[in-house]
Amino acid sequence: MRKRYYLTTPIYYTNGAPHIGHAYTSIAADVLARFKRLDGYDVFFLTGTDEHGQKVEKTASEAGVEPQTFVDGIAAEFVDMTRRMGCSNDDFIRTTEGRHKAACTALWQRLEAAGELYLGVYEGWYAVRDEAFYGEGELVLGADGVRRAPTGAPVELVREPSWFFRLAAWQDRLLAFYEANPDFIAPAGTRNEIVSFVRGGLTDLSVSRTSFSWGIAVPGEPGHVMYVWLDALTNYITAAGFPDETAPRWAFWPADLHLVGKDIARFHTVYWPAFLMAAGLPLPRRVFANGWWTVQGEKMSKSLGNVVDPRDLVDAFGLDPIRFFLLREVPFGNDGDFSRRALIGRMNTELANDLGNLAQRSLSLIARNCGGKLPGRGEATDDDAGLLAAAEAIPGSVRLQLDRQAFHEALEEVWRVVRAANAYIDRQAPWALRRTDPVRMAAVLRVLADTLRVIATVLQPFMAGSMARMLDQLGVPEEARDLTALASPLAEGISLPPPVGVFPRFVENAA
Ligand code: ME8
Repeated sequence: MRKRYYLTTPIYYTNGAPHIGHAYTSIAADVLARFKRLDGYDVFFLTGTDEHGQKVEKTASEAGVEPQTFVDGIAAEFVDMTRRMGCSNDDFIRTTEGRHKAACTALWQRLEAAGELYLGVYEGWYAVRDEAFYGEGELVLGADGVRRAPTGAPVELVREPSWFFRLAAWQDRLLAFYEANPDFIAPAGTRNEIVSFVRGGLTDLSVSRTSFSWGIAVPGEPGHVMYVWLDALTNYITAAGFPDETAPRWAFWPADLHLVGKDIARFHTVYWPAFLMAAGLPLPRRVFANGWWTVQGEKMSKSLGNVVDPRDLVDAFGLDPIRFFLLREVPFGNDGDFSRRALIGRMNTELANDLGNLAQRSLSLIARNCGGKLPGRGEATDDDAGLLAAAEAIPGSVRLQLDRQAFHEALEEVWRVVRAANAYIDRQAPWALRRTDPVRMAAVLRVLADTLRVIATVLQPFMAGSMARMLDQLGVPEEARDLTALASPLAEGISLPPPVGVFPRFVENAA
């Protein structure tokens, strides 16, 4: 049976258009999904939209539109963003769908039957922007003398009837779970924060609201809608078929990986496992919290007018350079800063100069000097063997790095070999061998073609379109582009199509 892998992005709030932060988490997840498929896994990759709650209701009402109409419009934008970022998601869940309401209702009933819920009154602080409850002690005093959430979000005092989830009772079992599963929360900084938050003590969590109605109705409790985070987190099991545990997709649960932004780590590593344990369901294997992007040093905000729409970037620079840049520029888990300059820098050095030139030089020498046919392997010199061994090690080291979501390290493993191959071609100077030793020239070009084949195969998850073109030019058949296919050498003498540059230099238009 094939190994299974289930991974998710957060589901994005439908209160505004997608921006580069959303694209970032989605692209990261897509790279992992594609790599796992290449590595022989049966993958289920889920993304979607989080459409209920006070924030969305408020935004819709400010726009003077019915919430459902409003979210239909924004969800369509997220579907479009997902497609244009090249995501290969297997499903796109919307929390306003019937299947999701059914799953939330079933989960609620399980929690209630287990005695995990009780009716009370919530009195305390709520930040609509974060859709989060805050304790008095968590609030911070702004320079303006106004109390805010630790995230800077405005808070309001709420008093309303509410159902509660017995979160406090799960504190020790959560701590024991973290202890027994040291890889559950990553990176380490987030793990430490969460562990100390839980050690600090948990209070029962309000899981229904009565002051607005845009949510999933609490079964048997008119006037209550489910707290948007209980609703939202449930999406991960809805899409796996819950509550039908005989659904084929249920075999994917528990998820192998939830990718989330660092802002929402707490919901995924405290509330979510507690809900699941309380409902008697298996827990996800890992939650990785990625960092935040700023734009030229500033937080993205509508009021600053610096929100970067990833679709505009793709139109201007192409999809693959954007995907590459976002994952190459910043260690996953750290915050990053987006600037056109940094993007163009990476495009021109690492893509155009390092990889693009390597491919173009090697392939055009084959086209010119080997009649456009792939040369056979010669007797390997130490230099040849060294480069080939480095290339053959790439899939294993990339697998290792991607299993810890270290995208930039995975790319560095590849670029180490790209640079080694450039040094090799300069040392071997196949252009000079043409006259002196054509047999050796052919052997050198074959070493380069084999090295490029590994590089292009492994980079497919990052840059599918460009790497497909590179593999076409290397004569790699479409059915021989996964990791296992690398074990079978390409046949000598196959005709290669004329080489065309894959990564042109980007020249900023002066006009
Ligand atoms: O929190 N930099 O949705 P959301 C990097 N609906 N990543 C960013 C980012 C930035 N500047 N801004 C957003 C929610 N993100 C909930 C999630 S999940 C059950 C419910 C990414 O629309 C990051 O992954 O506010 C963040 O966690 C995600 O978008 C959530 O966006």
